[in-house]
Amino acid sequence: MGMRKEVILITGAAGELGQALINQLADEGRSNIVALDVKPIPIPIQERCELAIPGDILDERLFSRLISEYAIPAIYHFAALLSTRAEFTPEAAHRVNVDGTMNLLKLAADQSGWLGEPVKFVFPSSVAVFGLPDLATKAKEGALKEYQWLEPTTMYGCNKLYCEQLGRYYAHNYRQLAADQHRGGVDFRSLRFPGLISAFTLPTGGTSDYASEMIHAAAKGEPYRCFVRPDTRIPFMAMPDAIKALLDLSAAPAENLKSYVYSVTAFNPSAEEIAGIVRRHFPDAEITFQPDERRQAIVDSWPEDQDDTWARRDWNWQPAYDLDRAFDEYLVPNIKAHYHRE
Ligand code: AKB
Repeated sequence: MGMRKEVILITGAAGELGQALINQLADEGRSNIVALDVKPIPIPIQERCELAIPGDILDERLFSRLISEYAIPAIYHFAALLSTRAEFTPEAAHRVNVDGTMNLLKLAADQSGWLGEPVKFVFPSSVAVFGLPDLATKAKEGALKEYQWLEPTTMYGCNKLYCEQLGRYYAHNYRQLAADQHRGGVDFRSLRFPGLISAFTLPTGGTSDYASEMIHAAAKGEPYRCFVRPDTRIPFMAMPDAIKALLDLSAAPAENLKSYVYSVTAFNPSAEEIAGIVRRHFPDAEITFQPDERRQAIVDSWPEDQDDTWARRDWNWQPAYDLDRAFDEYLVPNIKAHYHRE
């Protein structure tokens, strides 16, 4: 469609993943980005995009406007209400996380009809899709494979798990009885991320947020009361690896991908181990533990680790940052510079 400019659509552009991906793409000279978020998108991020739109993924009129101007061969759909926030308004979370995702999958299917080629749809799923019944089972099971213990306890986890299935449906079975047989138009690829830790942004409304909050509080010289027990253990990853995983999966040849969903992970320290490393880098850090029983129950239902063998096998996934390197070379220097500047 020569008349419309080709762009990459990124939803949730004001969030952690959105900002980091936009920066990475723009650094690579790919600024043909349309960024969308209901929250204000920071000006420096807007400046790196072709267009930044304040808007709701539930507003279908917004998409009509968008497609009249742009051709969209790729969508990174990050907009979501995270696991803690979603528990306060589960029905609203379902609307954003599921109906919103379906609107975007429909947009991708329509776009592929116009473009005559599959539209890439990259979707961040989460460790929250897993649900273990108790701590003994969590300890016994260790690193979970993609198909194990898919019994999430949170609305967010249920939404992510279902959206993985919706993506698979749009990729392989969408309108399977229609006479025009326009199928296979959505090239759906999904990553099950662990907790993500960024040096530049703080997550909002997640339950894995304690790791990021602990580090950022120490860098700001603020005391931090951790809402989980010291022995709590779930997988994590530094933000540059999350962006690398998104771009590597997106670039992988379709014929290599044997699954529509891949777990990726990097390290899995306990909350106490994270506090220890933070204290090593910020000797004045004041970290105490005051578990919130209900948020604790959510992280207790998540696995100690994820098995990312499929990602390693199919598209050579390998994190660049182990725990020490993440702190020494990414988190600490960048966080110090970030707060020093403010
Ligand atoms: C959350 O805590 O909700 C997210 C996640 C693990 O997907 N960070």
